[in-house]
Amino acid sequence: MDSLAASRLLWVDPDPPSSVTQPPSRQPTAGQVAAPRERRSQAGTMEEGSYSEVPVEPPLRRWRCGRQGVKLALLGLLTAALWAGLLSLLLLWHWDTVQSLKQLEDTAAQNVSQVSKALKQQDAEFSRNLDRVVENLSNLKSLGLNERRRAFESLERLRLEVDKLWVELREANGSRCGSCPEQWVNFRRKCYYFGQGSKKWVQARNACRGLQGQLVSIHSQQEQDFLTRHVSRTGSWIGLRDLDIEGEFVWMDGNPLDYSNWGPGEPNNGGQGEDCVMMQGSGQWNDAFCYSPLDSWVCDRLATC
Ligand code: MMA
Ligand code: CA
Repeated sequence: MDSLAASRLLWVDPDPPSSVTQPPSRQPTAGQVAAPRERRSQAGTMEEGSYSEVPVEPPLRRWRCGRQGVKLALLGLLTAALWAGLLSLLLLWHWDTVQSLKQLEDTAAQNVSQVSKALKQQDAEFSRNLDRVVENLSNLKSLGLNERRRAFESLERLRLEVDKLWVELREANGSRCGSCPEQWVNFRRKCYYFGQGSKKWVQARNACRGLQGQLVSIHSQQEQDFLTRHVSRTGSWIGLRDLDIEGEFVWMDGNPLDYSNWGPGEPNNGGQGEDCVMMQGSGQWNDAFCYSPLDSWVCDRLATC
């Protein structure tokens, strides 16, 4: 390959500067006469054969190549530095964001714990208040129920009193007041029903009420003797109990305990507590457990005129 061709192959620029197309001045070798510059310029283009001995890397070209390399290296370095800076900035920004997020997280956790603490306290207080309200409500309810029961009992007593007065008035006017419904037995101004069938005290009371009567109240030896003659030998519930205050017995007709016929050692409030009174086969009384079922019960009501 000739030198021009070689130099063209080495030159990478597709559009080399015009000076490059010019063949560099040739150093005349020994025995050769340097051609005058004018002649070469007159010649216009060089003949191929005249460049066969031109050097492969002319110094100017080498220098330019070197400069390009340095430029490229500098550019690379600059780019690398820019990238490094950018990366550093990004890392810095990332670190900053992570720190901020961590702070936010800590603050949120603190807030959540404070709120949950406050909520727990409020919850406990609310529970206590609720308990108090429920207790008050239940007290009020039981107070109301007791009041209602007392009022009902007073009303019953009043009704009985009116009936008794009515009978006395009729008798004073000469009427004979000893009429009783069927299956009821008359004694003086009252009628008695001797109920049969297993019942607890409260069930016996309800049975008497269902018959427009009440569990029997006893106020004299004569009345007791009459009952002793008629009662079941297995024992019967009668209308006496000490439910509200232990030892303070109350008759169903509301009258005081003006007569009694307790058995020996009674009332003894034995076992798990005995607040209801039954008449034994002998006619003697015994306080007994209200939930014990007895086979008999005795009701009374006023006789009519
Ligand atoms: C005994 C006596 C009574 C009591 C009953 C309960 C049988 O009589 O202690 O006072 O009421 O037992 O069953
Ligand atoms: Ca007893």
